[in-house]
Amino acid sequence: MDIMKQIEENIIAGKFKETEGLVKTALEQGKSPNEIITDALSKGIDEVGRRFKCDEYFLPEVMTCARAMSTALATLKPHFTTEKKTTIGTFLIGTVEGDLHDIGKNIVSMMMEASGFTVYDLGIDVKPEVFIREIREKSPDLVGISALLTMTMPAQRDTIKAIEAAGLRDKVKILVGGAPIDQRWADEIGADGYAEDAVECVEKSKVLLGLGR
Ligand code: B1M
Repeated sequence: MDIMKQIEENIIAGKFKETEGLVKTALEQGKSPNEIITDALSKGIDEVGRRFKCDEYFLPEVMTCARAMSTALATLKPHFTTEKKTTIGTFLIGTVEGDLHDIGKNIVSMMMEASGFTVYDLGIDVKPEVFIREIREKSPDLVGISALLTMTMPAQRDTIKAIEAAGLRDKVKILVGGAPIDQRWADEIGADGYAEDAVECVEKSKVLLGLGR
């Protein structure tokens, strides 16, 4: 079986102990980290989501698959690191309060870092007041707010409102993302933009900072 298919199947099976070896083999065969994410890992975790939705998988299975996914990303991380010493901008990112999903956010962080941004990752379940404290401390150019649940989408709005109330809204550009998010929602809650995936996040961040595409 082709290595990319093997990685996809490995994520679906949640065999996290074998993940690192498979990802290393793919890298040795000349696959880029980007290809491994798009053509193997994302396909695998999407299938996990589908099985969860139709009750073929339950939470314990999804957690094991997520662990395999996180292992794969940790293996890829050093291969993403940029050689650039100068930063083209600073990016603060977190998953909103009440939301524990971080796989997509971590991909966004890696891709932004690889593209020359300095990234401050606040993790998951980030309260609006923590975003505010960190904006004051780190003075980022951009803030990324991730939400994966329809239930936690309103927390993106609450976070933006809190940033406004703290008098910081004009100091940062705000991008929102996550599977249930779209441009319409971004407009409705007053974000500066929506990024469908990590590549678009890099592109839109550059545009917002006047750095072109
Ligand atoms: Co959860 N979960 N989950 N889950 N989970 C989803 C999201 C769900 C769609 C599954 C389903 O029903 N098919 C569903 C949400 C339904 C909804 O609200 N519409 C769901 C549910 C219901 C739940 C629980 C409520 C289940 C329960 O407890 N009964 C629970 C909630 C916990 C909580 O957060 N409070 C829960 C828990 C979990 C796990 C902990 C087991 C695990 C997460 C582990 C982890 O993240 N470390 C998990 C997982 C793995 C998933 C699925 C299967 C995969 C998510 C993922 O990693 N996708 C997911 C189904 C699915 O999405 N297919 C599901 C891969 C990732 C690369 O994509 O995160 O979309 P994504 O990120 C993309 C873009 O969205 C974008 O770029 C990324 C890279 O391309 N992006 C951004 C993301 N953030 C961005 C920020 C930006 C820009 C772009 O800032 C500028």
